[in-house]
Amino acid sequence: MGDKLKHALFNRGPIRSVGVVGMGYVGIPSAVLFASSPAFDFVWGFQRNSPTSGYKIEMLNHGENPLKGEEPGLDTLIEEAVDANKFRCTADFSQIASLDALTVTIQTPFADVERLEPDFQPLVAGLTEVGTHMTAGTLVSLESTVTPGTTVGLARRILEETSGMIAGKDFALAHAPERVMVGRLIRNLQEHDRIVGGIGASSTERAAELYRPLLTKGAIIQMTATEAEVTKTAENAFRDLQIAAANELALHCEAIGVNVYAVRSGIASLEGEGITRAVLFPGAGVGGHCLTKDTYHLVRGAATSERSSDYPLTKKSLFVRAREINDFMPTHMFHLTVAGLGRAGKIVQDVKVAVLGWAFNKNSDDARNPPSAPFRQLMVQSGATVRVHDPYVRPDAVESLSDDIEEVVSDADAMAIFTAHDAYRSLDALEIKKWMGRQHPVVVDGRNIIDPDLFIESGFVYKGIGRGDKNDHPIQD
Ligand code: SAJ
Repeated sequence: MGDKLKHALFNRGPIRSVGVVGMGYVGIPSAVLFASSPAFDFVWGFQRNSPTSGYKIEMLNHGENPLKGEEPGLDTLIEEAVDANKFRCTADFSQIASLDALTVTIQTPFADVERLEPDFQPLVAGLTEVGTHMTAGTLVSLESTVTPGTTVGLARRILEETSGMIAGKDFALAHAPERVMVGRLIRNLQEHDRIVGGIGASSTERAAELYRPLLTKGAIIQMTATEAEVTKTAENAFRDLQIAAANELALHCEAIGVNVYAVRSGIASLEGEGITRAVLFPGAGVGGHCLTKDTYHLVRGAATSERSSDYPLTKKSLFVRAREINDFMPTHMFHLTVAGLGRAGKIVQDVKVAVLGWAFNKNSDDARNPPSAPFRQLMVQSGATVRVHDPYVRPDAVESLSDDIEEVVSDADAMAIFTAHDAYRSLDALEIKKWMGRQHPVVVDGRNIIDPDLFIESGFVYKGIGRGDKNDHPIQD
């Protein structure tokens, strides 16, 4: 297999032209990084002219950045790539025929988590376009986070059926998962080690040739395509698991009546090789588009493999249990808020609740799968009126969202902090109480970012994740 491919790649020569399929938060920075490298002559960015994303084509071709939020270096890279005529965006996928390498950066959300059903339709459409137009000796590198087994299975099958060629013989195929974080896209692409896994040695080496010029600090780590898929999904499943362990510890500390953050510091004092514990931070829940889905890709990979796993999977998976604990935290925030309202003599049907933080991460406008959403739903279903504050998220992200905190907390019975935005670290207890206009307003801290004593001394009923030492404090008048 390798010889025929080696011959096809030798005939094509070094990779000089690249195509990136999917102009999203991964595709755009990687496309302009390829374009900024002297190793490559030209980069096409492929974007379907869909109602929701087609606008990006014209913006990018005018050197404008369609992504929101602060992305250091990206605006300049886009302008320079377009000005140097090294990058253009198009919906004309036939341009693929002229390219030496294609990367596919199309998101793979889960359509149904219960049945472990991912929504691969957008990815299938992208791969079909690639297979239809690509030529012999091309490298296809799948960057999307996928269920382990997808590259050598679904992706290979679609590319072979639509191209009439054989993967590993006529074209190279690899998985090179993205490891970027919003807010640090360029830096992550240049500095993180790059996992590169081909369906065979020649594919792996060809993919290494593609990504090596992008790296300033990171190294290329070579493995098989399926090992690369497991690495990516597992690195996020482990992070989710670590967060869930911290969340479960917080729930125990509340029940026992101690401060989980004191316990966390105590554990962290055990340092040194091999004995350090990685206790992450408990909180109001886990949001975003990585940790909320990658666990299910990993578990599905084992569940759909032809080999059965010795330990029973899905519901009994430790990783799935971790997902359930993390997804319980917004419900726990609801319980803490209802308990706090009870201490203030209120019932949830009649109250106004202010949610502070709609973005899933601090100081970000990224509002994908925010933990505050299930909390808001529970409150609305219970008859409460909910208003939301966030200084970064677009106003149309959810109804009753405002960036004016006085407007949001005014005349509210309770205030629940969901995101650790810096703005919330300096909340003035007396000023907030004046705005809320209650003798004993309720504050529920989901990110441990306010000082409980300042609010308790001001007459608040305080509840906090993991704050078993404070959650039953005497109410002060
Ligand atoms: N969270 C906690 N406790 C923690 C850390 C995070 O509750 O100790 C919550 C956050 O509030 C957020 C969610 O988890 O709601 C996810 O936070 P995150 O920091 O993991 O941010 P993500 O979802 O953007 O994760 C990405 C992942 N990167 C990639 O997929 C390439 C993840 O692997 C990175 O570790 C993470 O960024 C990072 O370190 O920033």
